[in-house]
Amino acid sequence: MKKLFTLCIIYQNPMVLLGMKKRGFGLGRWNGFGGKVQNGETIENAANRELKEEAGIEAKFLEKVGIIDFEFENNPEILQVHIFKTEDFFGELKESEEMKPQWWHIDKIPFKEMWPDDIYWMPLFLNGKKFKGRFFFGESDVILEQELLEVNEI
Ligand code: 6U4
Repeated sequence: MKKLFTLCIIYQNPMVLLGMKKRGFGLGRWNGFGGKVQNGETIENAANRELKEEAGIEAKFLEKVGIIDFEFENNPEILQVHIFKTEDFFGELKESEEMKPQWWHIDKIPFKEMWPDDIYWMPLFLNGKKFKGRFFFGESDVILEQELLEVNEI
């Protein structure tokens, strides 16, 4: 079974906007904004809805840059995360119940407080590349297997 998720990172070189997850999946980690794609909405609509709900902002244009499948030991579910990038947004950035937004310099991204896969694909993201990947996690979110491929089209 595949579940679709979105992940949206605002990138205004040399700064990226991440959010500290205050509840649910990924609690205590800095992450892009996003969540589950709901029935009847497109992935891109879901990405914008989550950006609004979690950070109070909206994007004019979301560029899809990556798709990563996440799998966990002893769990048949596949989380397929669609990663989006944008430079411009409108609205006022604000903390929500779910996320505390903060700008980070790209040389100081807090990888130790992020999902352990982020350190692998973030350089591709920051360098304007598109990518596809798969990460298989064991206990305590240790990466047991990984595939990551730069692609021309997504
Ligand atoms: P709700 O129902 O809102 O409480 P929750 O279970 O907290 O949902 P949600 O919707 O916030 O989850 O979605 C999880 C978010 O985490 C999505 O944006 C995708 C992202 N994500 C999941 N696994 C990830 C991983 N390994 N690396 C990463 N982001 C990941 O960078």
